[in-house]
Amino acid sequence: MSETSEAESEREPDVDAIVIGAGFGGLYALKKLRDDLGLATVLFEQGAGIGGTWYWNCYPGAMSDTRSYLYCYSFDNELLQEDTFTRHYRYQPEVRRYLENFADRFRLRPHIKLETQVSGAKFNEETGTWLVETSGGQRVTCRYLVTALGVLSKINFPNIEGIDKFKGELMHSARWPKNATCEGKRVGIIGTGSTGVQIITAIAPIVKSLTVFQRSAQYSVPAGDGAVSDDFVRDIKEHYPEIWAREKNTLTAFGAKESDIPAMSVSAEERERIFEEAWQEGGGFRFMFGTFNDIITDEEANAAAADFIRRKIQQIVKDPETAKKLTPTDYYAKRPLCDAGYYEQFNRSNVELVDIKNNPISEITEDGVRTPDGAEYNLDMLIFATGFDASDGNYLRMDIRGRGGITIQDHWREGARTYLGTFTNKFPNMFMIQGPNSPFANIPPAIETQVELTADVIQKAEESRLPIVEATTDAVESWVAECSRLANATLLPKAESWIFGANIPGKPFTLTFYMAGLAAYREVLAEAADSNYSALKFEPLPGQVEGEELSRAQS
Ligand code: FAD
Ligand code: NA7
Repeated sequence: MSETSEAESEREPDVDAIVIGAGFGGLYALKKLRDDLGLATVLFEQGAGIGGTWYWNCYPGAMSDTRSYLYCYSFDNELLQEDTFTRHYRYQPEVRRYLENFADRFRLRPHIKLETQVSGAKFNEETGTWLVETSGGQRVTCRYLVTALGVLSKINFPNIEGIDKFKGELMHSARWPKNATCEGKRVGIIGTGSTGVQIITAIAPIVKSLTVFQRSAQYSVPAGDGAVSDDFVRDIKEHYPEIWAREKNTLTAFGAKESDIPAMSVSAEERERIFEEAWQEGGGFRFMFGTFNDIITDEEANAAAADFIRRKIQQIVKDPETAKKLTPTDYYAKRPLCDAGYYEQFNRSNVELVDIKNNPISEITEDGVRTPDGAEYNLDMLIFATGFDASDGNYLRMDIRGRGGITIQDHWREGARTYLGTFTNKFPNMFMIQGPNSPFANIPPAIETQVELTADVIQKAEESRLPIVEATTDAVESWVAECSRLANATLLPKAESWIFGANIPGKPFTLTFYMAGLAAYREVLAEAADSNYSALKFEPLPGQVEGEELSRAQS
């Protein structure tokens, strides 16, 4: 790879493809483009290590909520056989190790440039290439730009008054400092989403005191974690091909048998039995999608599920006032949470719950947190488990420019818009992995599907010698309309969550996901491939002579 100086006016790019991001998406994209298409590919990652989400989120208790056997790549049976897991869920160190091993096994590291933040990328219409610029001043051109920037990657770090004054340790969960320890300290935590729930459950037993600043109460069900037996692992490995074939044919690919009965089609006693069974078995997606088929679409069904969880909270939490504060009253319609004993932590004498919905934090002081009711909470450590600017967050902080120099910020002014979560008009040869409007499902198989789509489209572009690919405006508009129709047929938009950008002040309502699930998405892709990707325009390079062999970069 050579660095471009004046050379961006030349037609030959420095490399064939640039991938951004070293998580599940970027690593597989690198492997696929290099090995299957023979493209000279380089991957830029701003972090100092491989793993994406699992490099950054090393807070106590960080774990997947997809079952271990499905939180991995599926495309290589040898890899599936070599991989091992010890519990029903993978904890952060295990997933990070898995992805590091993946990079080693497929000799990806020589193509990965760590600690390299991409600041911008500009499409040159005269050469049909992208010029990618890094914060360190590198400029590299490529034909194909694959952005695997992460759906939950740009952190949301609210700027609360006085935040710089705090003299103790202050951190965001997704930027957890190496060697930080909570043991024996007076810890405060802001945020009770999936991350907050995991941290609270993990640290409550070891801290001196834990003050939980809760804006919204959460519905959470037991995860059902535990050690797996050798027999269990052996059985999974024997049946992996069938398991993956089945899972990719489901809505969420989370391993729960999805229900096909409406909640109100059974008696109240039977409903209770089914909810209880799911509660005992564990898993957030299992509870939401495996009990009844209309929990997120039917008001009555949703209310029944919510009521069941509310009653559980009342039973678990001993202090009635705390139980009341912990009990949500809104729809059960966020990404479903699961935990390893979250509500139980509030029975500990060292754990205090502070409701900041009606009494929001007024100030962070040198010593801790102050609320308008005059209360002061003295802390040694303050943790922000305040989530992410999801989906398009990492795109909007970069200077990405498509045709005519249009910026991604202008292009997505009314909200992010893509075709299939991977393409957007005016940005030719930019392929997003888990871009906005991607399927709402277990993410590794969704990522694989999109990487395979990307590789298929690039292969078609190369073979047809029409190497400029762009989604038509119509394709984007109709995909967004379809995503909107699907989302509005559910209750999900009624809950304020990151799924629609509601957690970021001032962010427009963002259609982050395609809600028909993975199986339907894969069908749409199969139809698109059958139609020779008729919703995409394939064009020659400017000035390209018909039938001319396309030049390849030297790796
Ligand atoms: P990421 O893993 O987020 O990787 C993106 C990478 O791009 C990052 O390393 C980032 O540093 C890099 N990057 C971004 N911008 C730039 C730039 N400008 N320049 C250079 N590098 C850049 N999903 C599930 O399906 N099941 C789960 O159980 C699950 N558990 C989760 C638990 C946690 C705590 C979190 C935060 C997320 C979880 N997710 C889960 C979602 C998870 O993000 C995905 O499963 C998956 O890891 C995403 O992979 P990715 O490659 O798309 O993105
Ligand atoms: P989430 O689910 O977005 O949760 C963030 C939490 O932080 C949530 O309780 C928020 O309250 C709270 N929050 C956010 N901003 C503020 C401010 N300004 N003040 C007080 N409280 C705030 O992020 P997670 O990291 O927990 O989980 C994200 C996904 O990662 C999750 O679904 C898994 O897939 C992994 P709110 O609910 O908005 O009132």
